[in-house]
Amino acid sequence: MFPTQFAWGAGTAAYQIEGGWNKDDKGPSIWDTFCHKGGGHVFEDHSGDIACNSYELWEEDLKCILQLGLTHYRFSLAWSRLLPDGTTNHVNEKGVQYYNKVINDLLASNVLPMVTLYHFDLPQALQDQGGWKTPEIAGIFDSYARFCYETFGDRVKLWITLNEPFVCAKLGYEDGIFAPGEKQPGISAYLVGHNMLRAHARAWHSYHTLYKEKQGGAVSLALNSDWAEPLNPTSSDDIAAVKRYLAFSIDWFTWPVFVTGDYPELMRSCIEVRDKELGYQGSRLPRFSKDEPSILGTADFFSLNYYTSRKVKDEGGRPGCRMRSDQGAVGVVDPTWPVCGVSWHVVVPGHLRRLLNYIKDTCNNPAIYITENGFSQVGPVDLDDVQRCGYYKDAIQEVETAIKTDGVDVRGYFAWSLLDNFEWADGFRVRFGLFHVDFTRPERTRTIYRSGREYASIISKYKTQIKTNN
Ligand code: PNW
Repeated sequence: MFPTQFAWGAGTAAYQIEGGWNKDDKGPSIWDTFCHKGGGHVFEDHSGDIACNSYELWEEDLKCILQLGLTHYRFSLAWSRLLPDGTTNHVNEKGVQYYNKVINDLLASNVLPMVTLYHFDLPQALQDQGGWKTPEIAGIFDSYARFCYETFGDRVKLWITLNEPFVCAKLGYEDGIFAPGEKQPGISAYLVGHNMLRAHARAWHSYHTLYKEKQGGAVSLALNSDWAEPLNPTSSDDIAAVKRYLAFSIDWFTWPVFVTGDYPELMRSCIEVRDKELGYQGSRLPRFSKDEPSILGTADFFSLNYYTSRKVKDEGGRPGCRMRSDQGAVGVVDPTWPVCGVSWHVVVPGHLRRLLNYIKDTCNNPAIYITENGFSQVGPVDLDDVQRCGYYKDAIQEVETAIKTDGVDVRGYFAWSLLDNFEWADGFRVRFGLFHVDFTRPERTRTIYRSGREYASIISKYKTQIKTNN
């Protein structure tokens, strides 16, 4: 049994579904640039130029949402569709109209919107000025956030400022495999993570001082993390390595927002040890300024994206200054864990429950929305996706146990994703949808997978229970 008012949702992100990359007055984003430069950064040089064409086919998406019976739909706003150069100097009214229609249609169908302001697609014009590496980005993001609250906040009550700062920082600036594709290991990721936290905090404070009273909504940021266990459970070195691994992934962002207002001591001390060895002046991990609005307490709920797990082994004393050697730990895939789709994605549904408990214990028992969780497929399309069905069934079971047995305060579950879509560096090769999308046809036909039908039946069972209990 799930609590009353439990949110049953599915999610998407603008660049992954919308297409219309230069339609009307939209400005380019860093993902437009990254895809257009070619060179195999993205699988077979795919791009989100058209994607699911949701910019023109929103009503098809709405049909999918209604067919699932969702209570909530999570989607993101393309910053450069609303503000082509990233600033409020120029507003693209066509972009405002598009999102107004999406929001109004959802509400008219009794589906509540959860809106992400930033899901990886920085306006290129801001990237050209240094993007997330510059301190000024926090104020610019704050203006964009205020513009969105002002424009849509009369109807949107659940806001996510930033999606997965960890992924933006690590994949965008440490590994260089996501836009903007910069590879400055051991340095930029910390700076980008820092400015993203500052930007998020500014936007949260703005909501609370200017809009909260009138609009009554809630604001958070979406954090993702692998679950981690020691490779050798009897090795104290591996057990300590797990602590460092988590410190450098989830705690990196939860400590500032939910726990202490600053980075985990463990993370700072690891980095500072390497700083000294490598002869850096000062720390590569920035410090929060006392003159800026506080970071601590800037989340009205916990938004968790969970996909996968790692076995962690101690790896002290590696040369270089990369994040990996800073933490002296590496996560590997346990060969007994089933891989779904791509190699990074192994599925262990029981670990979702463990991660939920970790958050409950370390972050002071927050209200949690699972804002992403899903199962990827590659290769020939199989509408009868029994493995994904099993995955969702198990994962949702784990969530229920976490609520009932462990007392974790879970308020909602959002499957990733409503549709097959542009899976970033993996292009259209990797499919996460509850609906299949035929990318070979101009109509981008949506067809429900078996997992979509089963998810719909889980939701409808829940709705009947609620009705009969009242
Ligand atoms: C999330 N990794 O990103 C994103 O929020 C979604 O847009 C995306 O489609 C989904 O997960 C599935 O990948 C991630 O390599 C991207 O560990 C990559 C990783 C994790 C999350």
